[in-house]
Amino acid sequence: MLIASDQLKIVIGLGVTGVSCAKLLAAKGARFMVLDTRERPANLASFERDYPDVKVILGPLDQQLLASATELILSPGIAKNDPAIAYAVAQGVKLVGDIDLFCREINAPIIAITGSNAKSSVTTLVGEMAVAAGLDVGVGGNIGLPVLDFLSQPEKDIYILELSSFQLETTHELRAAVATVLNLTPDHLDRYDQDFQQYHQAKHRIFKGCKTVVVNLEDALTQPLVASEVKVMGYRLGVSDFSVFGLMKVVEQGVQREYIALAKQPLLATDKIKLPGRHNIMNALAALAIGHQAGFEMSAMLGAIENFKGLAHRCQWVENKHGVNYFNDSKGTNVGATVAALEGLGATLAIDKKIILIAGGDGKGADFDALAAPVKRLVKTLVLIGTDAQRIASIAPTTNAVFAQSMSGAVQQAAKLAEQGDIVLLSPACASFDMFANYGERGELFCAAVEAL
Ligand code: UMA
Repeated sequence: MLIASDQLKIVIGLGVTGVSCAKLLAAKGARFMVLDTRERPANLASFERDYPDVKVILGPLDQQLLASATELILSPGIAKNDPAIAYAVAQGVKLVGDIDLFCREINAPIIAITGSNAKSSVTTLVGEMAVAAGLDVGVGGNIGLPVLDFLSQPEKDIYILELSSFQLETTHELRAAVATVLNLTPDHLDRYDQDFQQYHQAKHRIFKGCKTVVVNLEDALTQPLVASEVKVMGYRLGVSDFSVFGLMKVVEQGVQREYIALAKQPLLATDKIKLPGRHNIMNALAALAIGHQAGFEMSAMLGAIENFKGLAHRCQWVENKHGVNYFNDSKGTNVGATVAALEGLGATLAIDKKIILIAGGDGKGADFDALAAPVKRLVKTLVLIGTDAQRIASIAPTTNAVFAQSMSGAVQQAAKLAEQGDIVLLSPACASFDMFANYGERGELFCAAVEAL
């Protein structure tokens, strides 16, 4: 057993977050060690080479060791209700994450974005708006770049951070200039004891101490309880207002055209948004509301929307083969994402055309029921892969379902079933880990299989 020290910090997790935390602590000359529950974490060799003096302990967490620290710095991939961590916290040890460490180091404002879906798309678009507005901007967080990696560069004018519920669980010091929950549908329920409310609470931690808020008026679960002095801006696919970005119809030379609007003033025709589907209009509205709260110039924001081409693996158009459009939504790792992709692309189909949906994988304990209605309405055939294939088939018994063992097999079956004007969509509603290294690999294999048709 270690002798209690009032200065020992313990970094838990040796992924990109843990390594970035260790780098900061080492630079500050702090006394710390690193733990990882895995026997061979991928970063181990390079970490030991870069930090030969830092003690690394692998395997199950030792509660006495954790209780001997003053602060635990937890990586997002590890749940804070792990018994050893919970024990240490009950003994009075402080539990934080990389976001708190980052907030202690910087003075620039932070835009904090979370949600079950579209986080990366909206974060990226807000980043592009900030660049167009002439700001020096850092875009990072759950989107891939650990926030502490920004500290190796001069401080930016503003940081735009995508934050996951996992990161928010350990965040106490955010005080964002703009905070938003884009939408809330069940995800990661395996981490939250199948309790949606726990997930909701983790997400809403983003509002703690924030200066302004952006609310999705189409989703009541995104609305926070905030003090009256906190400025709120809303958005919806409906009428605009002084504090609501929305839509309006304008008649131009006898033809009706839909515009994004604020305070009933038309700003940008929605047909200028390159990405298909209503969900992409929602993303543009969300980004505008966020940028507006941050004080970005309107024309810069509208230009960024017009130029935005979207993200890889996020409802990304791949190719048209024999009159069939193929879309890669491999980043659709939960039911809400797949519903949004189906609804969004479904709205672009001709009346007699349908979607062939490739879905399945590891559902992370989710209930697939919310897929039933859009599948019944928009999907001709389900092509199912992975662990939860059978469970997905059972939610829509009247829709044809076929099963595949590989991505190339799934794409070949989908191609045979699709007719001219149909869409083949990969939007798995599941995590990828049962068959692929990650969603990126899954999406790349899909694109390669489409290419090979
Ligand atoms: N792990 C252990 N034991 C440990 C440490 C980690 O088993 O002691 C496992 C975790 O359960 C997980 C994996 O190792 O399966 C990686 O976890 P991590 O916390 O070490 O992850 P990092 O490499 O630091 O990456 C994290 C985020 N990962 C997770 O939240 C799982 C990345 O989000 C994020 O981009 C990165 O920090 C930078 O901020 C990824 C993600 O999947 C993309 N996020 C989830 C999502 O988007 O749905 C929340």
